[in-house]
Amino acid sequence: MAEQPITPPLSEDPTVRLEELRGEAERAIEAAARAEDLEEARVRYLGRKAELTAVLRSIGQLPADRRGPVGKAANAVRVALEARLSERSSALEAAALEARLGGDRIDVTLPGDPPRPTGHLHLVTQTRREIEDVFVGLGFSVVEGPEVELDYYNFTALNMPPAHPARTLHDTFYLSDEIVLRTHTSPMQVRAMEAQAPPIYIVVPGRVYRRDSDATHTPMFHQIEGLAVDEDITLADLQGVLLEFARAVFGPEREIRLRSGYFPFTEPSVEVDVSCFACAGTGALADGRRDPLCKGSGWIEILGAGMVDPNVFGFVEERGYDPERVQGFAFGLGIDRIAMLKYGVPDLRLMFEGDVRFLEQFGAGA
Ligand code: 2U9
Repeated sequence: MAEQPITPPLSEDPTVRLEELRGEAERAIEAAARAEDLEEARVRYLGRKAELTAVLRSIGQLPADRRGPVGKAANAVRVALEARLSERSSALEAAALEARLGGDRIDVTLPGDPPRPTGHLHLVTQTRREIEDVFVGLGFSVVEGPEVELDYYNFTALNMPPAHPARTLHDTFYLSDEIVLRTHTSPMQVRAMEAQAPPIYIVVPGRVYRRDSDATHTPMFHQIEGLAVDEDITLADLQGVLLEFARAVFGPEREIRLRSGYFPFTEPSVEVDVSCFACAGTGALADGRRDPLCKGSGWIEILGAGMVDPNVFGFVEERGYDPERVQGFAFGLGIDRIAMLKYGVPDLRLMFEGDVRFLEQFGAGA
C-alpha cells in the first residue's frame, strides 16, 4: 500500500489545494519510469485513500454555494489526471516494446540450424516389407501371430509329435513343459487354417527364437513363411512363385534350382538356390578369381520349401482341409539372411547391436 502524502490541512477554499495536488500528481506521473511507478502514482493521487478522493467525498458537507464550484474543480482535476496517467502508460508501453524489438532483432545473414538427422526403417524391416510386397502382389495375405506359442502348434500339429527327433534340431527355448518361444512362424499357419477354410494363400513374417549364436545365427531372428492350400496346387506352382520372388528381390536375370531336402512338415521337401547375383551364376568374378559369395558354385541357398505333408492337414481336417481333396505348398526363409546376402553384411549380429554407424548405411530405402 502506497504511503499517504503528508499534506497541509485543506484551506478554507479547497480549489487552491486542488491545484497544488494536480501539479504534484502531474510531476509524479511524468517522473514514472516504469509501469510500477505509474501504478504507485495512481494509487497515491486517485486511489481510495487519496486526498482528491477525500475532497470528492466531502463535497456534500460544504456550504451549498461552494458545492458546485468545488465539485467541478475536483472532477476536472480527476479527469485531467486520469488522462495523464493513460497517456504516460501508453508512452511507457511503447518504449518497452521498442526496447524488446531492439533486443530481439534477427540477423537474417546468420546460417540456419543444421538439418535435423531423420531416422529410417531398420534394414530388416525394409527387407521384410519388400518381401511382403512381392507376395501380396501374387495374391497372398500377410498374417502375424504370437511369439510365445503352445508346443502343440510349434511342433505337434506340424507333424512333430513329442519325442520326434526333429524337435532337437530346433534348439528350443522352453518357457514351461507346454509353452515355447516359437522356433519358426509355421505355428501361425496352423492357426490360420483353423480360422479359415481352404483356399488359403498367406505369408507369416515375424520373430522366431532358437538357442544358437554365431556369425550367422542369433537367438532371435526373423522369418517369413508362406502357405498356399487349394484344390490343384502342385510343386510347379511352388516353383513359379519362388522364381517370381527370387527375381523380384535379387534381379530379373535370376534363375532358381530346387534340390531335394527334408522337413518334417513337407513331403517332398526342397532346398532352393538362386543363381548368384555377384557372378551372374558363373562362379567366377570378372578378373577370373573364384566368386567368394557363392564359393564358385554359381548358386546361393536362400530358402527351404515343399508340399505340405498330408499329416499336417490331418490336424485341421474338420476345418475343411481334407488331405484327399486339397494340396498345398509351403516355404520358409530367413529375412535377415536375405538382407545379409543382398547387402553384403558379413555378420548377422550387426543387425541387432543397434550401432548407428552400421544402421545408417541403409537409409535410402526408408
Ligand atoms: C505348415 C506347413 C508347412 C514351412 C517351411 C521351410 C521349409 C524352411 C527354414 C528356412 C530358413 C527356416 O529361417 S529358416 O531357418 N524353413 O526351410 N519352412 S517349409 O513349412 C510349413 C509351414 C506351415 C502348416
